[in-house]
Amino acid sequence: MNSLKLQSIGWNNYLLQQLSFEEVALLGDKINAFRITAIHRNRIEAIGQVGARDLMCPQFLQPVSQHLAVGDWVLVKPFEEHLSISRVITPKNRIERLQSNHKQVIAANLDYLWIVTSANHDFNLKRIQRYLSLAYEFEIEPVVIVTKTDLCNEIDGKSAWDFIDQVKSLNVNLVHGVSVTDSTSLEGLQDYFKVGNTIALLGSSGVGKSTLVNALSNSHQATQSIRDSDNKGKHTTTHRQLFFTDNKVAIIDTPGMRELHLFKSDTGLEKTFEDIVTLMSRCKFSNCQHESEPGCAVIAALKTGEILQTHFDNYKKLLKEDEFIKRKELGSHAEKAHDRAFFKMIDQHRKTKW
Ligand SMILES: Nc1nc2c(ncn2[C@@H]2O[C@H](COP(=O)(O)OP(=O)(O)OP(=O)(O)O)[C@@H](O)[C@H]2O)c(=O)[nH]1
Ligand SMILES: [Mg+2]
Ligand SMILES: [Zn+2]
Repeated sequence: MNSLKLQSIGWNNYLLQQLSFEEVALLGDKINAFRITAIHRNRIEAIGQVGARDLMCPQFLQPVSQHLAVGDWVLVKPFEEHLSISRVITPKNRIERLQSNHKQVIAANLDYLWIVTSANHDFNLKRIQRYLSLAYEFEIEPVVIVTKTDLCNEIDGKSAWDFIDQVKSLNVNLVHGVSVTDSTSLEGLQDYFKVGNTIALLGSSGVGKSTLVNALSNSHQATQSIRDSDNKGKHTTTHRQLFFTDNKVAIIDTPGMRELHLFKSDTGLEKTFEDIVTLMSRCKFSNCQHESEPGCAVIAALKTGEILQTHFDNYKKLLKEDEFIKRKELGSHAEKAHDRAFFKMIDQHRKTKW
């Protein structure tokens, strides 16, 4: 097996360890490892030692969006003149979200999540906070990329540093200001370009994800101007796709998200709002609601300005949304349980009747 080539598309020991002895023995011969590069309605694109191929997806992996994502590694066997996925190798991590009450896998086997945001009127700190929660939740190192810094001074005289400082106030260390019109601004991103690394870009439509991917890889994806009225994008990219940079780093472009429902973000929220969580543990009463209770450490910190009211409000707001999603999730489970019980009843009824 020419393992060097597989390593250049992200194969590593962690993945190898997921294989059985038999699979390892057959690897590169009767079994092949492929990495998913795009998932279309009727087609799955992947790359392996032999190059790019379309793969067939068996029934047990349907619906695909719930079982498989760009960046996943699969084992593939020949089936007639096609190649069919025989199993998915357990990924090191995956990003998931809730989409109309269903789990949807967005990307897999990531080293970094680049949260892309533009230095214009579309800049929104709360949205960045949500993406950060997502990264912490799935234990992927977040990097915030502030794009279009060349346009900065046009926006109310703000400099790129104003935007970068705002992001840093969310306790993020890895923040970069970039502009595709200034190649030196892209040099700072080389830190993430170690052979075999995988980076996924997430962010709203129009922030410049595809433009950045095009600048960093050999891809020529469509990009489109944003609306003048509110700086929002036109949802140009329609599917997730994995590309490679010249220095063999996998980079995943994604369509701008309309809504970001956190999947199960308790740990993510705790990391973004570590200061508040620590304060809460110091309240006099364990069931403190942090409203008007005596001995409330949060209220005290708000009074002294140790934490900002907006920061605390964000925390409460996100917490509320999260509970809402969980209730919806529970609701759908309850519905399914109800359905199961109902069909069982019908079944028994049939049996007794016939
Ligand atoms: N001035 C300037 N414009 C940029 C820069 N990066 C991207 N743009 C422009 O921003 C617009 C949107 O860029 P896209 O790359 O299509 O945005 P996207 O994030 O991929 O959007 P979706 O695919 O809809 O999610 C295009 O007109 C780009 O030319 C930049 O650094 N400076
Ligand atoms: Mg795009
Ligand atoms: Zn309290």
